[in-house]
Amino acid sequence: MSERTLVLVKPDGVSRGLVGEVISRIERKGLTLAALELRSVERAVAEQHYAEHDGKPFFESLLEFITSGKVAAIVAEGENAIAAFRQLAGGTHPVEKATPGTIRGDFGLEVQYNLVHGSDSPESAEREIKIWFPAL
Ligand code: IDP
Repeated sequence: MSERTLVLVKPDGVSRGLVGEVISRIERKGLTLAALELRSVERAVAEQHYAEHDGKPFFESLLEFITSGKVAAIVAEGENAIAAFRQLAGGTHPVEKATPGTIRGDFGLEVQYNLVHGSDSPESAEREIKIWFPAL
């Protein structure tokens, strides 16, 4: 079933010049781009996006990080897009969980600076796409 997922290249990925790499992997997988924008992140948007983590010990640090520079916000579309991008991204911790060959496994070292975000369910994807691309 064709679906949409919200992908973010986080500020570490943007500052390291990995936007093209991430887009290339999305396209090579067979997903298509439905929306793409390089933008600064207001705190309110970051709080909404990461609302499920409110109260966790890393919440404040995560908000500071995600608002520290530009992000590339992307909507990728295709068969099983949500699971497909999670597979491309790899596990949350770039060393302990992500395997080589994935974006996090190939380029990351630390759990906070794990380069990309991808929606984890159809409900999250719908909620997140509304936050980042209200007009879609
Ligand atoms: P996900 O991005 O793989 O779905 P989540 O558990 O939803 O992982 O966590 C959201 C983001 O919060 C992670 O991508 C990572 O940047 C950050 N994060 C998760 N766990 C930790 C932690 O223990 N310390 C610092 N940052 C964390």
